[in-house]
Amino acid sequence: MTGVATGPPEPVQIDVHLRDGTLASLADDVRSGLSRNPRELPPKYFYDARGSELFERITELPEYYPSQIEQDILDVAGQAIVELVRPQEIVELGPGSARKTTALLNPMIELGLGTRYVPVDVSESAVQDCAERLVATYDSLAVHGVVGDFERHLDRVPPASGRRLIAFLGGTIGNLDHPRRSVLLRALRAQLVPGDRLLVGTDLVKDRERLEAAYNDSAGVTAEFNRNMLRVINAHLDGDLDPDLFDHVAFYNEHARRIEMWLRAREDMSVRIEALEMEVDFEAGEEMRTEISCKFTRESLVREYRDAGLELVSWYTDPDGLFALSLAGPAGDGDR
Ligand code: SAH
Ligand code: AVI
Repeated sequence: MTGVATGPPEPVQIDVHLRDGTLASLADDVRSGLSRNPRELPPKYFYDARGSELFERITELPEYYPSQIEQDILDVAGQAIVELVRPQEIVELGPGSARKTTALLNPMIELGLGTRYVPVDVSESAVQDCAERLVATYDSLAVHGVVGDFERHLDRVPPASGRRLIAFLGGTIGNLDHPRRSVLLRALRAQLVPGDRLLVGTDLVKDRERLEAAYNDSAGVTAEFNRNMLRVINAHLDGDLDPDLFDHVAFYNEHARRIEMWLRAREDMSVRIEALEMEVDFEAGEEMRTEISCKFTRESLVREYRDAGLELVSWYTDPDGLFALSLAGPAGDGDR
């Protein structure tokens, strides 16, 4: 006998594709983002361990309705979605804590359809924590986590073990602008085989007051989340940006149908980002954009799906039409 290990497969496997690449892409993105006018930084850099934790706190704020409403929709429709798709595995893009995903995992496992879950997130702590929690919750679940960027590492998602439901919850797709959404939706379409489905959570167009309140909470958690981008730059690129010298700004751009988050310099300052050998001057009042959060209608999504070779299969929303989950599949694969 050779010493070949036998027995059941490990319940958790995590592939890390970012540690090496992160610094390079953060450096490139910060260098080019700070050289632009207006300055702009990609929102994926909010999410180190602290940023992921701050986002979790955002989901509990009374003003931040998307998380609770999406949870309510999933509580009502999760079982029906799983019965319709009959997935053998769930891949999730940007799961964060994956709390809402149990509304899909429960029926998949209880109906005996499948036992594999593949979370794909830039936050290593998010992937680790959700994997540990989920295997402790479900005896039969195998988690194959991918610490990676869903815009760069979709090819690292392990091959499908059967019919796949790709979940992209929370409205995170809205943090990409239209051209990037289009690239991502096409890449996702290319991964789907007949029978596979994509389940996307999107925040819907609504009155300005409600939208702006969700991004300007009275406890100031969103402001801290916004400033966390500066801490991430300081930590990874040896910068000396002072988060206390930037104000959080968030407003609804009605024309573009999106919330925009900015950081506004409180005073004239000069900052140094050592790893980039870069000196950056800010004038008092100067702003840099840290996030867009696009809002959708059913029509706008149907159009984007169609342009990516996808077709809307079902639409789930709350009674007030605040948030929606849409199930899409390859065009022409509607009545499997
Ligand atoms: N889906 C969860 C979390 C949303 S927060 C919910 O609905 O509550 C957004 C999540 O997406 C974070 O966990 C963040 O780390 C992850 N994320 C953001 N940009 C990403 C990217 N480009 N690639 C992979 N994950 C990303
Ligand atoms: C993750 N994403 C969908 C959130 C949003 O609403 O755009 C991130 C967020 N930014 C501020 N609050 C929450």
